[in-house]
Amino acid sequence: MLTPPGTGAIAVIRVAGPTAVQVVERLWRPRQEPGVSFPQAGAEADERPDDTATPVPLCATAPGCLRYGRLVDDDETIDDVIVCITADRGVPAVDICAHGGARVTQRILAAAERAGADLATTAELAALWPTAGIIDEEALDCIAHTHTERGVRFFAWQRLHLPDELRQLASLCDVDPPAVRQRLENMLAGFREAQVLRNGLRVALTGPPNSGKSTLFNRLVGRAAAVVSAHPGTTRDWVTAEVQVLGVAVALVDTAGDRVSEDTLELSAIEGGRCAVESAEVVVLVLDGTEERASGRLAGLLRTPHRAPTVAVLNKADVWLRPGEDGEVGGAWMPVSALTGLGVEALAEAVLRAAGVPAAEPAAPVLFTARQAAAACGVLSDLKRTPEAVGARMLRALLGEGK
Ligand SMILES: Nc1nc2c(ncn2[C@@H]2O[C@H](COP(=O)(O)OP(=O)(O)OP(=O)(O)O)[C@@H](O)[C@H]2O)c(=O)[nH]1
Ligand SMILES: [Mg+2]
Repeated sequence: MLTPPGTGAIAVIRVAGPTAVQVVERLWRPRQEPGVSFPQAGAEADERPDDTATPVPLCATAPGCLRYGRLVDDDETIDDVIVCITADRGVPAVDICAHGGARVTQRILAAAERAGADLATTAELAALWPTAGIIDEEALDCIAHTHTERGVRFFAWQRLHLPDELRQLASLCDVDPPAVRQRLENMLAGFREAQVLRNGLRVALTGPPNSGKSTLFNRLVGRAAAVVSAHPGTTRDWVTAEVQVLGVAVALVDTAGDRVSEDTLELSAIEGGRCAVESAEVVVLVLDGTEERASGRLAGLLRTPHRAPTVAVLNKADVWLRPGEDGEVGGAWMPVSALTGLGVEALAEAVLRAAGVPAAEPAAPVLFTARQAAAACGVLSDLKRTPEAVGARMLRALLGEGK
């Protein structure tokens, strides 16, 4: 199996080895709809397909061409599948793309065994197709987990370039240790960005009732996901939605307005909101600028400690910000109008900055897993204490090479 077990859109089963095509040929029947035919592999573009021709057998199919058909076991159809003859690193193989259900794949595996295939263990697969190294594996894992296109591009770039960058650095260890140290530190500086691109970011909106948290939440989410009203205390629960903020997947939480209350229902909503704020990685504190701008409370409010870095927002700037004013209030408060979208782009950038993620940066090598970061820290301390032959140790620790 090339895909994980379980339910999915497709499952890919690879039959590999010198007799792979013959084994699959025993199970696969080409499917042709009556009256519909297509040019066969190798046919010239202007050759008219022959409706009456017998379908090309699998063994006569050119490698790389996809064939649609049915997989059968004792003439009973198991599934409609697409098959493709490939040769992965010199090993002939046929990939069967079936529907991704646990029972379907079990039946295909059992039928393949009866047709002459042996089920390979993970170790046998690893021996046939060794991975391109530990960093390659780690990058593929991150590509599978990231939720955004920015993440895919980031990890694909690391997959392609980081191993060579590290090999080059290892060759410099004995020649120019300070340069190696500097470049490793630069690579470590991107670790936080990598973690956020892989795992996403938890951001909570907090603030007093009626300050516009839910309106801001809806603007960032792009739909009316939370109820908004002029009635203070509208939000009675914490509402979460996943949004993309400048290419980063953010789990955004709208919370009940923070206030003193005797009502037990309100109290549990407020408490739930506080927990969401406690577990957030960035907190957005939303105040109503029409009320608070001149209240003299702003500096004090910023001193209220949150566990996570806080971005402070003075909302409803469409009301209080006069045209031509930049809205600077003591430097730390961002003028925003959740209603019109004013300042929301700058807020998005500020949230990422607070999380230690650049808004966007040219591609550069980054140590993107905890294993890589720990190994790099080891190399950095080796460079200080025992600089002899650090290059070889670096290859071992970071790339698993030269064991
Ligand atoms: N003019 C203006 N009004 C806003 C803005 N943002 C929110 N409002 C209004 O302020 C009121 C309260 O908005 P909500 O988003 O419900 O406020 P909240 O902070 O979620 O309130 P609670 O859930 O009660 O804590 C509503 O009448 C909104 O239309 C804004 O940027 N400009
Ligand atoms: Mg609300």
